[in-house]
Amino acid sequence: MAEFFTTVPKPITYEGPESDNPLAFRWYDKDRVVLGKTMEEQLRFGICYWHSFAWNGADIFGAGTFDRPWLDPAADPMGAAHQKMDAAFEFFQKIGAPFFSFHDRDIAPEGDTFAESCARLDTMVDYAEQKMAETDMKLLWGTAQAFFQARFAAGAATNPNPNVFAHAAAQVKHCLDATHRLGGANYVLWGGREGYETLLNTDMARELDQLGRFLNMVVQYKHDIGFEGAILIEPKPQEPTKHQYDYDSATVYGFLQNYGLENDIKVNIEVNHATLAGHDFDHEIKQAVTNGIFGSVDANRGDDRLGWDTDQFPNSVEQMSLGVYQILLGGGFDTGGFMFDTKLRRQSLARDDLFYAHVGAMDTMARSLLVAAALIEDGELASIVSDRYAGWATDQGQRILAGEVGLADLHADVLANNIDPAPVSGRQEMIENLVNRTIERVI
Ligand code: XLS
Ligand code: NI
Ligand code: NI
Repeated sequence: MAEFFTTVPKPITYEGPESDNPLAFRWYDKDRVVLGKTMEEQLRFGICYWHSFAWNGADIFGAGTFDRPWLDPAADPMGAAHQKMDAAFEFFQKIGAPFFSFHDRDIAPEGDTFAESCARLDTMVDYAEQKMAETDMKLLWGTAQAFFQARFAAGAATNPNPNVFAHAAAQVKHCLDATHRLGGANYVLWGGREGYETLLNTDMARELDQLGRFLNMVVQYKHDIGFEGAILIEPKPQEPTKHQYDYDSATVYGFLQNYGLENDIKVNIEVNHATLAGHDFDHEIKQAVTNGIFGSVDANRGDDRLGWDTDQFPNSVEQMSLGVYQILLGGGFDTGGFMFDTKLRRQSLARDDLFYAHVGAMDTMARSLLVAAALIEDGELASIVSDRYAGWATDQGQRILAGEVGLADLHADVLANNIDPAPVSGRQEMIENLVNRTIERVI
């Protein structure tokens, strides 16, 4: 099998912060222990198949720019799928991430019939199984691409036509089988086109019930086949449909409760989806952790001035540290990990650009882990928060929380004792300085 990334002949190694080798890790030292686990175990990096290997750099204004020979339309589809997988595994190994993720259609091209699509996927799953055994790579998650084809223009599970629902269900069943066979740690459902453009042609209640039914079928089937990974929904607002049903973590949690799924489904939080929803990344993490539905992260970033999913590689330690801090406070990853749902800019067309991009992103995440771990170890932030709420541990606070007093009791109490609390400083700038000092100290 021909080597593809020939300008990067050997795996990327850790050389330390003093190194000026642009193709070495300066911070990601996979065996370094941070809060009782190695960096590799804490960060659980995953590489995505779609942007890195199944996309040629085309955008709506222009043709592909990348050197990805297997994407040549004239290539034999299954030969190309094998060639793509060879290049992908060569990259996975050279970059040194333990996991990868795929859509069914990333690894096997759709056939003329559903039967042919299934057979092709099975062939490629056989090949992936063999390559995973040879390389020790693991699958972070699989997912079905049920949004690309014209049949899904009005949604998959939320489509007005039950035959489209059936098609999507069949596709998810097959992809869940594939994920199970490859030992996937999770199975992801991004909403895709599960939303609507205008209420003038939409029955919202009908569509939500369909989505609830669909996801209950997924959970049922997971148990039927003994898949032990987590089922994850990936919230995203306003793209591709104007009103996506899985807008953000809080919306998804309410939806899961409505359909009795809150104990069976968690979320995969994408950094730039949080931004597009008008939230900070750490808010989305906290919202999920608080409701017990935190699963995994698509690590990327957006652009301050572009209102769409630019999927850039993470490079802000300030932004990521705060998210990692909330993840660590919540106990860290269980089945999840940091999966790079990231794409190169269209002009980054040299083969080794994929390495520069991931080296930078992995170092950014490693630095963020070190900052977040230091914030945890110092404990100062946590004690500022617990001091701020200390009043709730008093007798009065406990009686309110336990439901022992009502409005009339509190009215009488405030009247009798002339309760008139003085406002206290929230100390935001002081605390932000504390975070910045930690960053200066640690990295
Ligand atoms: C799109 C999503 C997608 C999912 C996988 O915005 O991020 O890439 O992660 O379907
Ligand atoms: Ni994503
Ligand atoms: Ni996205």
